[in-house]
Amino acid sequence: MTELASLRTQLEQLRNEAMDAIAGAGDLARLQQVRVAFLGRKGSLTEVLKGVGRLDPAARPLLGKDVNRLKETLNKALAEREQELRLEAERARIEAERVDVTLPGRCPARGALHPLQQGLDEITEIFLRLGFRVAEGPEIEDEFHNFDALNIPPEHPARAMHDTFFFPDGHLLRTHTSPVQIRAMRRLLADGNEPPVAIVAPGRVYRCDYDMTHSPMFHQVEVFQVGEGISMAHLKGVLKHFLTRYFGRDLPIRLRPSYFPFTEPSAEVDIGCVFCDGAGCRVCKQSGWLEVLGSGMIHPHVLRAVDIDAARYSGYAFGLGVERLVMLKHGIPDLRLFFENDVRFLRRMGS
Ligand code: 2U9
Repeated sequence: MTELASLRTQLEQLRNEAMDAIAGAGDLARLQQVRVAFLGRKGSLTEVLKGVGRLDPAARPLLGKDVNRLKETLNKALAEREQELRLEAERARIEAERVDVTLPGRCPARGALHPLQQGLDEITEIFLRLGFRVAEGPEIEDEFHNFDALNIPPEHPARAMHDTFFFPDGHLLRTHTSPVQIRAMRRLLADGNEPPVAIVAPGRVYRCDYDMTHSPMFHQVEVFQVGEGISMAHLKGVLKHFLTRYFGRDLPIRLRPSYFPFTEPSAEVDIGCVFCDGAGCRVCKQSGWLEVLGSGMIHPHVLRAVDIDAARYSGYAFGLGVERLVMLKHGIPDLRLFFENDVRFLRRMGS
């Protein structure tokens, strides 16, 4: 066999091997290896070309042509395979990233306001609709706003009854929201205004007391109205409206004489028992009535403490415990449920 024929046979073998390797390359990296192995500087084709020196000068162009044709064939095959592999990779990527549009969406967990906050908002809202304004104040108070201005002087037994948390510097955690009312009245006058004024003060209060029915932190709403000619008739009208709205039905109410240092006269307010409709049950201790709040006409000493002319103006005030009202409305048996934060309870109340 001539040298040319031998080289041509080698080229033919190379072609077959290369075409098989190209067809068999499973990914772009492998294809690049094949390219280098056959067409690279140290590749098989370069090895064959080294044999060119042994050819007649006349035969060299013939082999050159064959080599060029083979290069062209291989480059074309490489380009086609590369295109195929790129398409395959793209298809695989699209398949992997496919979104199942029929899957149900992920539902974010729904939150809700704490049942006490809901109660606080609900109660406040009823008074806002009547034209009362909301007042808020500090939870850390001084003795003047929490006690003295409310006709509770230093030796008054009501101070001991309040089970107050004191700070070493004489400040205290407010035991009721009444100091907010005192601040609201003083601000009114300081701003150059005069009664009539009607305020609702919702908020957190503190007493050093903890058992089945008492928590050291609880919530109150206090309401007052001061103006000329304000009487207990106004108090009873507002109470009746509020309790009807809050409980969503026309419940009987009654006022029982009582005593608070900051009101005179004072009255405790009962509603017909929501559990037995007045027939008598365990909850109302067979009385048919449930005590829901305390009230009265603001004591003249309190009006004087905030520089309101008690001869000209009068006012009523009442206060209620939010925990108790929410428990009665929703039949919640134990106060501690509000503070344990068991999600099963919170979810029930949130929905
Ligand atoms: C001012 C003057 C008078 C607010 C009042 C009560 C009666 C009362 C309790 C109800 C349940 C507190 O949470 S509770 O334990 N409150 O009985 N509160 S009269 O009297 C005021 C308030 C402010 C300036």
